[in-house]
Amino acid sequence: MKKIALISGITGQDGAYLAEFLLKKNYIVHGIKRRSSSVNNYRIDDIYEKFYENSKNPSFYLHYGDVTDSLNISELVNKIGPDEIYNLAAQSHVKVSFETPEYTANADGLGVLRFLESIRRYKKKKIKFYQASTSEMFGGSKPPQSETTVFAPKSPYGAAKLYGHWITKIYRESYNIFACSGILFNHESPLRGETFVTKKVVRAAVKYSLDKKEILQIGNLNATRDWGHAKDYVKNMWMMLQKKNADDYVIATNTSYSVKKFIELTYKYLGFNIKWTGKGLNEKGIDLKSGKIIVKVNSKYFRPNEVDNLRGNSNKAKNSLKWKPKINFKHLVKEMIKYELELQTKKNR
Ligand code: NAP
Ligand code: G4F
Repeated sequence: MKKIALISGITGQDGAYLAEFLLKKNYIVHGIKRRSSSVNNYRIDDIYEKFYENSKNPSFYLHYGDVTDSLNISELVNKIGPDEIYNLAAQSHVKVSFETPEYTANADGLGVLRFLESIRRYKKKKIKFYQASTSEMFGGSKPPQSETTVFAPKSPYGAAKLYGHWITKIYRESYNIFACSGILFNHESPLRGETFVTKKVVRAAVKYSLDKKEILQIGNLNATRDWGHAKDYVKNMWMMLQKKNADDYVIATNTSYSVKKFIELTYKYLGFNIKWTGKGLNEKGIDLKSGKIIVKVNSKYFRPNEVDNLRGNSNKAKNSLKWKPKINFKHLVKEMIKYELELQTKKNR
């Protein structure tokens, strides 16, 4: 019998990588996608074609749904009867969560509860549950952050995710549900959403390499992040659900870089060296060769409150799950550049 997985957030970065990973493992995969006025399936188009449209025995199905709709979630859980649920759906942008705090709480906090309640009420089999928690829950706590670090969120997103994290643990302990959270540090890929800093930097740098005009408008240059590759992180999601006992794990690379360093490295790989001038909101990055301004700080991209330093200690996952990231930071940056170069060159043809 093939295992059945239900993934919320299937159209997102992790949803696409996880679906591909599970399909290769011979799962039947059901994905929940939101209705939108324009189609946004580009990350899963290839697998949909291969495992649904062109397959004699389809193993990939899509369902309309929304984690803010409890009737819809319980109906899908009842109808599909999955062995494993991966809850990846979220309003996942930290800055946007300051502008849509109530919606973020509903989707990222209560959305988790809706799945857990549906699982608790489902009596035909035991369903395993994975929750995508986040290093944003650590907020102001100093690095390296591990499973025992105090949570101190600094954004509506971090607070909503912390509710999702705790309610997962509470349902595990109260109802003996196999429910666990991966406390995921930042993870990127060519499929990263375009308003997150890594993708935004790579896009602007590639554009500059082609038109010699593009200026990257950026916010806080000094924050540091622990950036891994999404492919490594989705594999870990599956590994956590294959363990005998459910538990929570920090998933990180244990190294961090500043936003400024990420920018310098990206432009360097494209053949440009940056000289920084000015301070604070007047800081600028100059292309050493041409003397042109290529990076400008813009107050629009600052948050009302910032998480300054994130660097995870994922020794528990290393020891207990035998997991460690395979793709390093430099490879990640190069892969993102290569993908973007191909895309923009094609567009310009
Ligand atoms: P993403 O690219 O932003 O994808 C989020 C997904 O959730 C999208 O498919 C989105 O649908 C869907 N979604 C949003 N609101 C929804 C709702 N109300 N109902 C149903 N679906 C909804 O995020 P990601 O990077 O793949 O991250 C996956 C999960 O891991 C998220 O929960 C995120 O918070 C968490 N996480 C991510 C990172 C990271 O660095 N990537 C780190 C820690 C935790 P649309 O495509 O229609 O928008
Ligand atoms: O790429 P970011 O928007 O990611 P952030 O805020 O760390 O959140 C991501 O990682 C979390 C895990 O820690 C996830 F839970 C969450 O869902 C998301 O995937 O920003 C990274 C850093 C921040 O310090 C931000 O202030 O980059 C800084 N930054 C500077 N300029 C910018 C910009 N961020 C964005 N998005 N856009 C800018 O122009």
